[in-house]
Amino acid sequence: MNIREARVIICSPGRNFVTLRIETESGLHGLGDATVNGREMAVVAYLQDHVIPCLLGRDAGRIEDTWQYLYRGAYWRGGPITMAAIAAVDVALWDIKAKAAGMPLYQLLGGASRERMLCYPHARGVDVPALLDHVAALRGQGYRAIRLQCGIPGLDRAYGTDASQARRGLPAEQLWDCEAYLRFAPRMLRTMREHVGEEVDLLHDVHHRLTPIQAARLAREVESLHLFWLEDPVPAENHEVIRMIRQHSTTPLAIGEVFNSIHDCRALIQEQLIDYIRVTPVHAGGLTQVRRIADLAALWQIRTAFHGAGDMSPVTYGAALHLGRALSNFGIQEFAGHPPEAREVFPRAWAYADGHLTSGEAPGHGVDIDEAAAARFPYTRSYLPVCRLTDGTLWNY
Ligand code: KDG
Ligand code: MG
Repeated sequence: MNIREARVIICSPGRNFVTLRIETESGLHGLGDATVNGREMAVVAYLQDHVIPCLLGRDAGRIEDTWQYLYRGAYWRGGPITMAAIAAVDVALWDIKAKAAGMPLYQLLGGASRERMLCYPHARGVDVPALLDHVAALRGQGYRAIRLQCGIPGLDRAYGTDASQARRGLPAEQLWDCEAYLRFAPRMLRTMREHVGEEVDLLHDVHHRLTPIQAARLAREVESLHLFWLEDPVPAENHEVIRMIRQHSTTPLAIGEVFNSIHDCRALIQEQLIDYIRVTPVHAGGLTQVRRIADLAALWQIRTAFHGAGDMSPVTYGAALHLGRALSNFGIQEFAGHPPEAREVFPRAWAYADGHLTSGEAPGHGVDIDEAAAARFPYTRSYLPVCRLTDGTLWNY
């Protein structure tokens, strides 16, 4: 089952996606997502110039060996570009192996631990009444876990209140004020809890915006609201700061969507500094590494919460849902949704119903690409916004 062809398909059905398509000599094909939001073409070059030449003629069944070949063999390890490229190869090869076996991928990953995966959508509002309306609409669609992001008085645009964060042209700039946020966020979250009651799981993403002591203050102030989690309260490169937040609060923490390596996760898991690990197959080296991270996390009863913002393509959702179905320590799957055009480009077996996602039973990960449809949506350079404090200092987006 040697690899005959590997191609990168770049398209923009509502937002940019980079997809690797690998085909074997026997005519089976598999897909992997390689999208790094705002830096897409760097992964395309990495794949086309450096990875694909090494794939041609290789045995598609040797997934572990190929992973090690691309990871160790490059000498330069890690980082989002390298690991997204490796992830795309890895997920495409798992897709092929499962198709060759005639099985849905979760069967190869150990079989089902559950039939459906709890998921959470994004509720957004420019202010509290708008957010309450969105929450009510999502409750009407059956969601029982909901992420809450709200506009902040005095700031014209807050993280997560706009459906599309990606911007065509040059990066948009947003203003940020930690104290304005800290005055407002606990009140906003309390209002939400009072409206929905205790039965609905509420999540909130701070998106790396606070300093350690501010994050500790917030986590402590919202403790009695019993959030499902507080996500990314601070940038997490320095694990020491999470230790400090943890000492002050029992609010569950979810971290890791920007991590690429099991080593990025290790201290947070082994010291039990988090409750949910947010890595996702596309940005953390594919199923081969994310499975290991999840297994490590299981030893400390930390559960998975694979990143599922709109820039994770339907292919990554397919991979994540099959892994989530198999893992014993699956926690929750983020489900931000995709533009309608993406549905046309990526036919898929996974589906939403009643607050949960299902993987489907199609062989492989169950997601394909309609290349004719993809060609109708050409790539356009776009960026995530950048963020500045009110005095102009560049801050964390
Ligand atoms: O590309 C960046 C987005 O994926 C990120 O801003 C979304 O933080 C995010 C989340 O939790 O969905
Ligand atoms: Mg996040």
